Amino acid sequence: MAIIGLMGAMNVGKTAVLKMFVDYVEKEKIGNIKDGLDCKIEKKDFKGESEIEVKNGDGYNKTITPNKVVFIETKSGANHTLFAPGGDRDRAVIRMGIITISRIARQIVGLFAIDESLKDQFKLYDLIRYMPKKIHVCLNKYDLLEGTDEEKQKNLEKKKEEITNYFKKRRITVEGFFLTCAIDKPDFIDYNDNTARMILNLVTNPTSTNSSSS
Ligand SMILES: Nc1nc2c(ncn2[C@@H]2O[C@H](COP(=O)(O)OP(=O)(O)O)[C@@H](O)[C@H]2O)c(=O)[nH]1
Ligand SMILES: [Mg+2]
Repeated sequence: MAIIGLMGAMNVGKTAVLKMFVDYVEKEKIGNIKDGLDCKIEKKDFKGESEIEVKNGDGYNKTITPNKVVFIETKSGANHTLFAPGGDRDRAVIRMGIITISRIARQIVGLFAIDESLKDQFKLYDLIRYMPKKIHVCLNKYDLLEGTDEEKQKNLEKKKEEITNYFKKRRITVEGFFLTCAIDKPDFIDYNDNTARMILNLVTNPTSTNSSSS
């Protein structure tokens, strides 16, 4: 049984990744992708989503209390829990969710928005005392990466290095990177699939355990 925490700064796409995963399971797509596996959703709780109204604007959603999804691998019957807390570390109730999930989860995925400054996104992790010795990193919003294929590749390598080095300073090893796009985009289906593949990969290879503190 896996317990996975999807962590990351505000607006990197934690809720979107979780929702896309649920969608893949509910629409029975997850069994048909490469390396896919049939699953079903046991429970989903997105009650922590709150609509924030902006004066003269469209408003947006913000996660207050952690979102939670429990799903079952159809064949083996194994069940797994996914948590995605909010990312606004300046609000006490959200910060509590982040810290709680970091302690409950046995595997942590650090999500980053690839199109935004990493430095600001690292601040969230300064808050979390308890981190596993190994974490996984999801580079989300792949669709927003600009440039030629070669430039993209170079940019990606740079970001991976920056992230690896940040965690290394805290004696945390980045076990692997997943590249995802968590909104529906016809040109990025493979990266949509990666959201589901990432979760399956983690639950079927539960290598890291959450035991260290720093
Ligand atoms: N272009 C693009 N937008 C995304 C992606 N993932 C999430 N978003 C958008 O980014 C915003 C924040 O996403 P959300 O899941 O609420 O972020 P959270 O605060 O980390 O939970 C929303 O407007 C999403 O639609 C992605 O892969 N690509
Ligand atoms: Mg959210």
